[in-house]
Amino acid sequence: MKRILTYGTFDLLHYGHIRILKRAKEMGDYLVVALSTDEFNATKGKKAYHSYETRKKMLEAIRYVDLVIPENNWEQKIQDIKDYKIDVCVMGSDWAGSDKFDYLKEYCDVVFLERTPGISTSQIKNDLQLQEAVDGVDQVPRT
Ligand code: C2G
Repeated sequence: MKRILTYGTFDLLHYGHIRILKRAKEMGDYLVVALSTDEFNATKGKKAYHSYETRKKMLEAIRYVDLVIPENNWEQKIQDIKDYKIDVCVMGSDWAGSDKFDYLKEYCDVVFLERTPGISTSQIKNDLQLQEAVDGVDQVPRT
């Protein structure tokens, strides 16, 4: 059985997330997702809209995902690869060349898949804020 591992926050789940999970699963038989905890995100200066528990439940509902484990820090990856007998670690191309993943090549295959263009959690947040600003103007009572 070929086992795949990927990492991420997966907040405001979108099509780019679904595509990477689908392509990751297609590379093997069993997909483990290490999901950034709220505490780990805080150390990265990131704050997810959905809590860890909610993001975990949403990932578990996706047919490509077999197991969700917590990502608590940057240093756990070698241990994850050993504990879950991982053959391939898969990330989006924004992580290609990063020292956060390249050293894992000694322990398993490391593959970077093309990021889905035109969508991201930050983009969704920005677009909704813009929309809210426009709607806000429209809702000003006319005199
Ligand atoms: N992704 C993608 N296409 C997009 C957006 C995201 O392929 N349009 C991929 C990212 O490249 C990543 C995964 O979806 O592989 C999850 O993205 P994020 O939730 O943004 O995760 P990130 O903050 O990059 O966390 O240890 C590493 C981190 O936990 C990675």
